Amino acid sequence: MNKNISIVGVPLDLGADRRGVDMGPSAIRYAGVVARLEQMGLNIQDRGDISVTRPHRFTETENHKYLDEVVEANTKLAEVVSEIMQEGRFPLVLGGDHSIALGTVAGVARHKKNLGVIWFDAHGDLNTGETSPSGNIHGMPLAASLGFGHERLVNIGGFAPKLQPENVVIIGARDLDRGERELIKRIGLKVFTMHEIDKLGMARVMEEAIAHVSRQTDGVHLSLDLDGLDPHDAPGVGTPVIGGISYREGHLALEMLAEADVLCSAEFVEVNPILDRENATARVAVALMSSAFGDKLL
Ligand code: 4U7
Ligand code: MN
Ligand code: MN
Ligand code: MN
Repeated sequence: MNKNISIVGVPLDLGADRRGVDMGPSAIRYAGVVARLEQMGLNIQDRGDISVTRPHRFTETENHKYLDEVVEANTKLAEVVSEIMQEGRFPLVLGGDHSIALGTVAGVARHKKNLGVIWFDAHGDLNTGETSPSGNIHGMPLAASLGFGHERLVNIGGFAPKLQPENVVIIGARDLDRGERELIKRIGLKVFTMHEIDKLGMARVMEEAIAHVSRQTDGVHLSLDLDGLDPHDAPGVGTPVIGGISYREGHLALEMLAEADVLCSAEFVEVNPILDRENATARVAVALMSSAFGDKLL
């Protein structure tokens, strides 16, 4: 495993309807991410935050709220993530709303011809401007990374598509819009909904998911939306959906990922300290990171 980790924060909330996820990187740092990972013997470099432009006014372009600002922030992020990869380090991106996956995936995919992705989320994030019920870009990053949607989102980082559908899995889905379901069927995307997790158990789901994303890839990116967890364990998120992954199932999933030793990059997104209780969700994020980087109980 790559023990050299570079942290970068993205204080962006313009991809989501509810304000506050822009404070996610601060909350996760406050929860002690650097010390926790250093204790595990990892070499941590904190590169600070991407600077995000504050909008003068609300804008909406073809059902994309704040398109300019989201594209600008993600273009910067793609550059920084690509630099980190170039240096041979592991990018660990702290969100911010999930639209930042546009930049992270662009930066990583520049260095990985066949990138695998594990998308841990209550949602599919597979909307486009045509299908989105909200116009919020944090509901679109997986579609855009696969080449579907507004050309400015699809082409962040200057190339497209970043991902092939056969190299992607979604885990934890339980709130999929009609257009997202259609896209999933059309491109044959592998989705482990809560139904599969309940029926097969998380261990079996992770075995299958890891096999699927590492079959023909040269690295796997973990995109973890804290709303994939049950709101009981992760209350500080903008779009909570009941019936989610438990704290323990989440740990098991990431421990198994660490054991498989396939990750090349990760992001933890949608932590909203304003909606949180005593920074619990940021603390869960840090605990999950330690599992993903191989922390063991014994
Ligand atoms: B998140 C939604 F309609 N699908 O597109 C949408 F339900 O990054 C929610 O997963 C998107 O938190 C949630 O607005 C985006 C909605
Ligand atoms: Mn998401
Ligand atoms: Mn979500
Ligand atoms: Mn929702």
